[in-house]
Amino acid sequence: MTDTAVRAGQTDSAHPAHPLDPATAAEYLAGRDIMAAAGLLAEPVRFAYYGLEEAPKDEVLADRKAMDRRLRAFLVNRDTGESTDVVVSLTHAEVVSARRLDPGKDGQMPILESDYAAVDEITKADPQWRAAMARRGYQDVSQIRTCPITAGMFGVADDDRRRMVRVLAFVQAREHDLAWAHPVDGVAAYVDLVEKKVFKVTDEFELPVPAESGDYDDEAVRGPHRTTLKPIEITQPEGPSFTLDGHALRWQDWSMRIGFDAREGLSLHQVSVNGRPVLYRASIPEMVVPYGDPKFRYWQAYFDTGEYLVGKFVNSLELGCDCLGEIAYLDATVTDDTGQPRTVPNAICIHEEDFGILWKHTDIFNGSAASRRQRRLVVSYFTTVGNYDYGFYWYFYLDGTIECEVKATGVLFTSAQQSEHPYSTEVAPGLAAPFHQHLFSARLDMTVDGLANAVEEVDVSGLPIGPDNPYGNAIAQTVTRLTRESQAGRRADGSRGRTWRIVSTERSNRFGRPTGYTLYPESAPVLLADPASPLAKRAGFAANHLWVTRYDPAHRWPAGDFVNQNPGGAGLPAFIAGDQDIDGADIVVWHTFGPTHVPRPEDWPVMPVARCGFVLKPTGFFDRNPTLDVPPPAGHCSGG
Ligand SMILES: [Cu+2]
Repeated sequence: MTDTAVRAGQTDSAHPAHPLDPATAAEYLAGRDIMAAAGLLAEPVRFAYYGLEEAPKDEVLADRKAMDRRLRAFLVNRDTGESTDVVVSLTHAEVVSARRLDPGKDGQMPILESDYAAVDEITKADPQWRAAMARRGYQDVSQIRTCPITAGMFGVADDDRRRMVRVLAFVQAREHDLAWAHPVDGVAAYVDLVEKKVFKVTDEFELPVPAESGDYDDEAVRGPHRTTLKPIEITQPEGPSFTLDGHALRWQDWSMRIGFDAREGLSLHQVSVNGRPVLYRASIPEMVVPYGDPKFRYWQAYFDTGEYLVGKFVNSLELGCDCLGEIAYLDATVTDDTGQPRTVPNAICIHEEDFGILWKHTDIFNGSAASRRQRRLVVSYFTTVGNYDYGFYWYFYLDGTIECEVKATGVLFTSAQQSEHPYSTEVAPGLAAPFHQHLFSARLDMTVDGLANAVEEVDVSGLPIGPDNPYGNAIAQTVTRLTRESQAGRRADGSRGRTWRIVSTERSNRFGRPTGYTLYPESAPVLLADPASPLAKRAGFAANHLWVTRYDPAHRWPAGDFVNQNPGGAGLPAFIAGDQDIDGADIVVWHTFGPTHVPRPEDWPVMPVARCGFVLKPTGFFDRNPTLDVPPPAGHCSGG
């Protein structure tokens, strides 16, 4: 295959072309110098997060000149745990703010990259943990892989006062063995990251370590490769139909800007169709993966975005393997623990895809037989967080539809199979995969035909037989306007086909109705943990499928700014405390989605992609089907 990759120019210039462009390597270094000069980076202070502090929306929309360019850093001292939330101005070369965290109230900074190696060393040096391993037959701990898991907050004073992780163990006996196939169950080390010691070992039961290999690269496990797949090649002899200018992307009627952040990954900005705004900003700024095993690992629940930072682990994509066809890539720049920039080549993949039939009709009266092909523009990236891999895909269609799809793949988190254990599936002999959820939060800063928007909940139901409905066939819509933040915490209801319509309160279509976009949810379960559980307090956003808030630039993170060991209540439940009016205002729609995963044997040893997501469809945004002008495919199709 020929290399058709198109490189975007100026991905890392010192002076970004637009205020929403991601921070560049030169900017990270300049910000670091400002912090160092202010005495904020004394050894051993590390960066738990470092990213762009976006310019305020009103300034960007007003296209104000001389906007202040700012970066935000989460600093943590590895020896004292002292944590500081810093904002610097690159424009004025100064520290704008430096707030010391109170971890008991605010929570802890995210996990550092250097924590992984440190935790492995600390755990393996602990006599009590070594004894627990030895009792299970592992005198030589060099075969053990340690997995640090964020601690949560469970009201145990001795845990909660520390910056800590809990550690599970897996065996990797050979160099290419898949460790996840061999969990050492029943034992966990609790590691204090500041004191750099194991302060507790829980050792509750012993089960045999599952033996069957999960090494799917090994021919003995997978069998010989099949030889029956003929090549599929995707070519666009005249090149793609989109243009990428720096981070500005245009395709058909769509225009948008592409952003990337070490915490939330990909973000889309100023998404417009036909020059009409739809979204000021869209991203997936949180996800939580709570496990449903109530035994000694009851604390297992990762906030991959807020605690580990999904953007930091962005994959470098390969043409012909990860992306097929005429691809344009954007690089992503993230930083390491010391604030040094690292550029990940080919991090964001942009291409267009044929997507089957757009519309088709054979008319029985006038003889017309017409068929049109649907296409979509795809903007995506992939990240690896521990055992799982996630692909975040945004699709833009010719008919004005926007779709978000998350692809979950990788390796299941495993335990040893217990008899009489209703909380997991056996996926290999003696090997279990606990039930769990992947709950994502989408932040959709809606601007449907402008800033003044409102949200309506739309249910569809059949009406009972009555004087106006004598044969009981009536179908009616129930439209409920969500007027206040307190009223807009809503759940999906598949039995009513529930959707949420975001409408302009200023612009109407040719029927005199407000222009709008409708959010179609998947209606999968929200958080299944008991509402009184410690997790439910920390994952408040996951209690509802929908939240609507009045725009506030400080409301960025659905589970709060500092998610790791946060005591709870932060994020969306706090954002709506003021119960603001959301009818005809500048609003943000937040949508919780994602699968409740009951693993199947077919998910082992590596999981075929499981998809989830949501769709935003124009609803009276256009006056009719906006794709009548799409021509038939060249040459051989009728109806032109
Ligand atoms: Cu899963």
